[in-house]
Amino acid sequence: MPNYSLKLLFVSTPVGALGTGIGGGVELSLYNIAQEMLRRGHSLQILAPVGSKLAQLPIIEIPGNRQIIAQSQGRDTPIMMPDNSVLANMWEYARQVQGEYDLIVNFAYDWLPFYVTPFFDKAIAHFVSMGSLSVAMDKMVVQVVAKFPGTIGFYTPSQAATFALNTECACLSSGVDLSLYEFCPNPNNYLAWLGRIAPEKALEDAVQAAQISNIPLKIMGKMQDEEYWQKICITYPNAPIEYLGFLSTTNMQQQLRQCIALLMTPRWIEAFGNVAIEALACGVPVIAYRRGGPAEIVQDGKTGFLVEPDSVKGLVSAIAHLPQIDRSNCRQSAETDYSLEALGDRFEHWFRVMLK
Ligand code: HBI
Repeated sequence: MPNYSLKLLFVSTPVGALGTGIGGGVELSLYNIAQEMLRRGHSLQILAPVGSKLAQLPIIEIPGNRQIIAQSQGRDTPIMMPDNSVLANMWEYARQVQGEYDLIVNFAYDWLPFYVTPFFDKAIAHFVSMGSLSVAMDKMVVQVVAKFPGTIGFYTPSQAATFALNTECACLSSGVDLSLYEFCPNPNNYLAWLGRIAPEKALEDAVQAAQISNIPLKIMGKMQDEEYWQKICITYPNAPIEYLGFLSTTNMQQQLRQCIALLMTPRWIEAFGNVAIEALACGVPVIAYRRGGPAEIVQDGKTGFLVEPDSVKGLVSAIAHLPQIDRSNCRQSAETDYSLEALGDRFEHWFRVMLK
């Protein structure tokens, strides 16, 4: 395959400006993949809502009204497009400039980009960032897989399996810039929980586990559902919890690295769980429910523990067994499987196969 450099157009998630944390894990993925493509000499532009800022990445800000987050909708809820939709505006812009690029890469978990795919002259790679959430999206994913084989990518096989596709799709996993995460051999007696504060993340289970274990819990991430947070505070008034807000990677890892473990309590099939590899990169063991992405990341008993889903007792028992985990194994597993270079290799290969 010729090694010419690629001209890439990334189209971001329409749920919020990049850098605000509303886009959750897909923000971090887009940032890391973009950074790695530029490092390899490819050229890149990113279309994202006004207000987006990610280090010195080349962003073209597109105005318009945000899209409602897909996980707040029911499986049969009709697809809704706000007036002056930023999603529609981003894809109209992409249509106009498509001639300047080799490949368009979609990071939005939305119906429209899949629907317009056949109307474009240029190939569109769709990176799907969550498991199956709605009938409408499932149908679109199946349709694009059928018409344009090889153009759909997921984080993990367990996430892909939720769409019941009958063809192999690319599973790209994820990766982080390991140089941003500092290994910590001797932690303090804290637990950590990272992620968007929202019902599908089941923070309440981690709060209960911290209370039973009597170990303080540091909570970091975007406050997505204030009502949900208030309910937790009212239900567990004496839990030893502290909410630190949505921090930059540097400040977040400064807190995370000092913890004895990260608790991952997804109520849904977590597509991947970038926070798991951020913890491993700091040498922090991960205690996670055995489902979805985390179950493919954590090596049970070696880099953390996999627990029966929704079992707070299981979390508490795993916390008690943490001394048996060697924290350098956690950092090692991040270096082996989740470096930016490994991520870049997987994405570049996926792009080049599509362009053959
Ligand atoms: N909802 N409608 C919509 N579109 C997205 O791109 C989207 C979302 N909800 C969550 C989300 N993206 C990301 O936080 C996850 O993919 C990680």
